[in-house]
Amino acid sequence: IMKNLLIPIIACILTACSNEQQVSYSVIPLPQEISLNQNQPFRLNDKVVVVYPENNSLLERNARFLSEYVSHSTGYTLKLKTLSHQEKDIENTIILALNPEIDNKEGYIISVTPKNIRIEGQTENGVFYGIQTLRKSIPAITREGVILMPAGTVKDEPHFGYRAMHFDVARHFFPIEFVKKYIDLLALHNMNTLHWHLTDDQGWRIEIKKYPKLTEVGSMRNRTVAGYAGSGKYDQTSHGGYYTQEQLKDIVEYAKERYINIIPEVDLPGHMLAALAAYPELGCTGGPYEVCPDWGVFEDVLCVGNEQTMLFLEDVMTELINIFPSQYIHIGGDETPRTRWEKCPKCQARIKAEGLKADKEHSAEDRLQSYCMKRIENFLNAKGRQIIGWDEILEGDIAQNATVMSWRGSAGGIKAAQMGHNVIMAPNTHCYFDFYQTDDTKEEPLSIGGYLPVEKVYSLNPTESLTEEQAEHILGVQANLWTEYILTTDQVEYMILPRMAALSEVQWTQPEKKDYRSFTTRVINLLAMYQRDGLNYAKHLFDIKA
Ligand code: TNX
Repeated sequence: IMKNLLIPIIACILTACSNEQQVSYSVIPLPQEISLNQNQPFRLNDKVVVVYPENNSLLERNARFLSEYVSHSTGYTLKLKTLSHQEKDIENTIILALNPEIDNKEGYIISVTPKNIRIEGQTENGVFYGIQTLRKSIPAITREGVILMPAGTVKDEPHFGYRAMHFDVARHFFPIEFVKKYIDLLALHNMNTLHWHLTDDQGWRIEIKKYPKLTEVGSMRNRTVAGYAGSGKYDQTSHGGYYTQEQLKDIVEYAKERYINIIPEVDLPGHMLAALAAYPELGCTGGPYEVCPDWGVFEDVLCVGNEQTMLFLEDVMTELINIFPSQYIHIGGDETPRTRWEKCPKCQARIKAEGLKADKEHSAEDRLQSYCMKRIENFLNAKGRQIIGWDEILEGDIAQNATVMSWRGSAGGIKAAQMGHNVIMAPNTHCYFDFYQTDDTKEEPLSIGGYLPVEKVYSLNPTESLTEEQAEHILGVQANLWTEYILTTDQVEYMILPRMAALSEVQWTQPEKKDYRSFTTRVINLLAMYQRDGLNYAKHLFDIKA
């Protein structure tokens, strides 16, 4: 690392003397193609104007983002201006424009000449990613001085179309302002999806108008034993919170402005203790139940034999899709013990009535789980939505149009791809950001276990062992942030940064262009941006590596 740092440091000293700073387009995630030429660089200073076509409000918004980002690192306030059709190539500008010849919907081209910079995308989304690259190429803090943007072009497009981070706000609740910050981080790392885990045994976080007790009762847990009693860090305290529908709609809009889609998850029919505490009649035993004070997998799940429970789920879905326009709705399906169903007369009656039969591999109760998932799938399909489920949905008869989220390693995802299902890879071998970042667990904040250093995240190549045909079913990759052991926003930042930077290259950069050594030098400016923005990233990691 020291050797790698020396050259940029010398370059910095030299340019600092002349008050000019040369930037590099080799940001994170690494663009597909950078070609520089011998022309003079473009000089970025406070006279530069950002221009966008008339009548394009999305590019106008992009222009505003660009101006804000640049002012954040340089202190310059770049003015905005519309560009009429006659005007072209005006000097001292950064021009945002659409270019239908760019293949990929999220692709972009940045062309830098001594006169101006053009950022073009097939869509406004692409232009937005061009803006991210430009912003990340500028040193994190460059007050006073001219920034020299080398002449040439950057041509770029993402490797995967689905690039997400997951965020569990059920185990611990996080305020809306922080969710916005989380979304800003996704944008900085060229991600386009937030998988938002909104319900679990330990808390229900979505206001549902038809079932007010879900939040009145289900959003609060009155004690937290949390399995680490005695550590002194986590006392038995109450914890809770939820989002109103209005707040959720506001977040959807906030994310959309940054080209991020929010996929909400209501995890069913397991992980439902918070809902059961609110409406005990939805369970097989009738309760009483408690919003769960501990972590793990619990036997009390929804009673799928009870028609009222199924109607409850459909009602919840109706309100959910009214809040979230996402094409995909995540309906969970993981970690659902069958013990209650085995003894429940209603569940057994449903098994009989539906003719659900056991075979060598699957019990009748496995089929009951599939029945539940398929029924919700049909309900959502009829409303024009698609479901995503955790890889457990492969056990039994998988819902026919389901996209599978592979979390127990990559095997489930590979199997699903072979069966012709679409897949999102989130293997716990490489993508569980709730795991420890170093092997010195005494020094690290208490985590759920596991060891996932940055380099391991970086090494993931989710289509490696697949045929071309199977690989086409891999929509993309995400990392999960489960928050059993993550209580504060500082801790969230610590767990995701800089692992998110490594993930962003898995998602965006062509696998053959990935190189961890180069990543460790390129990441320096991104770390400086985290530092500048007061983010609590895991600072010691790169020193340890050196
Ligand atoms: C497994 S991943 C779970 C979560 C836990 C996580 C902890 C998945 C579908 N289920 O409920 O929070 O492990 O790492």
